[in-house]
Amino acid sequence: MKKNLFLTLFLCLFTVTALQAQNKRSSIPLKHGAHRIGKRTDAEMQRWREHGLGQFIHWGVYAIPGGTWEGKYYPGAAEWIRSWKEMPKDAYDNLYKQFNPTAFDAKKWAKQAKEMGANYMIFTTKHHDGFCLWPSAYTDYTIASSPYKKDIVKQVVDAYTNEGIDVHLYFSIIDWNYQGYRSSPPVTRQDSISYESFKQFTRNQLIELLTNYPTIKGLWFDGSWDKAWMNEAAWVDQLGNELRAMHPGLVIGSRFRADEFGKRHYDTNGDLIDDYDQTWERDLPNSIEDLNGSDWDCVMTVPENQWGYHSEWRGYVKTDYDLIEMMVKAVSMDGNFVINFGPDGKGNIRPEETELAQKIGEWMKVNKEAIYGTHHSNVKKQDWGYFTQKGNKLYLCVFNKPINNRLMIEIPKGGIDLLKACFLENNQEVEIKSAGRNKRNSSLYHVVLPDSYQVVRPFVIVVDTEQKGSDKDEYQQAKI
Ligand code: JFZ
Repeated sequence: MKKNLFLTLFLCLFTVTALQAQNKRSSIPLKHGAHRIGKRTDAEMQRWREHGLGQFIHWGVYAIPGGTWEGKYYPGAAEWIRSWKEMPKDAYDNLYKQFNPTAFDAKKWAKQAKEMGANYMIFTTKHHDGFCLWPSAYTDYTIASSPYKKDIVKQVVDAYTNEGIDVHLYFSIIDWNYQGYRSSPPVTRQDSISYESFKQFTRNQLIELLTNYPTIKGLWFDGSWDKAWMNEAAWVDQLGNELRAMHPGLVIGSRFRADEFGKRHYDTNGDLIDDYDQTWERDLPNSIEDLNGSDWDCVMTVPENQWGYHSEWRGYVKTDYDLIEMMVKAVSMDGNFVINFGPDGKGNIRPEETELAQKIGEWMKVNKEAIYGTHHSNVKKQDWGYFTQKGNKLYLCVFNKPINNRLMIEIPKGGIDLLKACFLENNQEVEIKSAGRNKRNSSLYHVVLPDSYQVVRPFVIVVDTEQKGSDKDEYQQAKI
């Protein structure tokens, strides 16, 4: 009897402890929080995950003033110039009458992006100013009212899709042009009526975009930090479901909706809302632990914080190798890296960006194998750079060549065998030498670079590996 009681007590305690171990997060029942725990497993999301490199394009009527008004320099982000006290709202709202980008050639943009190595692109259909680059049926403030007239979104979607580049559409929830738009929750009855009309307008436009451009792969939302929008958790959630039902496989990031407690990106229970984490904007995590096991993207500007065209970039401008390193760092932690371009008011991509695209493209031609479809490696990071991995291939992406010419690799006991190492750039083999063991009993190896090797750019060494035969099971268990 006593024995049974002990057994029951033990079992109870064991169950509670096991449950606690599983549920580290709180579990408040949420109607509009995450609808899935963990990553999506379908083919569309897998395709997105393997992109590695993307291109962002911010384009709109803000490209006409290009960050200046009547000779004055706007120090903010060029696409925000309408909010500047020096810029009369009326002047901004009439810019579309001059929008006639005669140099715009979507095929040229798409070709350049392809050569850079981008696998997907994100295009601003409508930024905060509300100007639509497609002929929306729900407002007159569109490209159709400009002298240019033609549908720009369609040209971009078709040209990039033809190059084999997946298109995602950027859409701003903030709309400074629509008269019913509010950033704060409605207070008066009139406010409520206005905001209802804005919600319907937003829904109509999103349905319109998915209807007009059925080949797109995702929607990239922005401006959803408005309190009015966050207050509509149920309605926005329903809209998301509707969009997903219309367009199976649609990829939507965490910047679309808040849960019913106003939590964005990660819900009240700490679970990611929608398909990937969009908080890494102009910022990179330092380690995989910062990422909560989520898919994620990092969108990055070339100068400090300019998305739309600014005629005069001031301050530090990132170089090709800066951007390549950020991309590799992102990919080494299972993220996608997206480089922003801001074409000018005529539709030209500025020379600085063209040059960057070419240089990044040259690097990608040689090293893309280390980027596309690769993922985080469990092999411990070293100071010389980043590991990426695909199947049995381990990629050593080197940004800081050690003075001793030896690239350290640490393999835990019973891990993998390193078979052969070669430069990706010319297949030249490099020696792998044992460097003993450390106190954790991990095997240390050096990939020994030839003394004559002159570093002129970041380089990649691919190492063929093999799971250790007899230790395989032990290692698999150790990973759990
Ligand atoms: C937004 C826009 O306001 C901006 O113009 C640009 O389109 C960019 C891609 O998105 O800006 C943000 C949004 C979120 C953060 C910072 C700037 N954030 O979360 O840190």
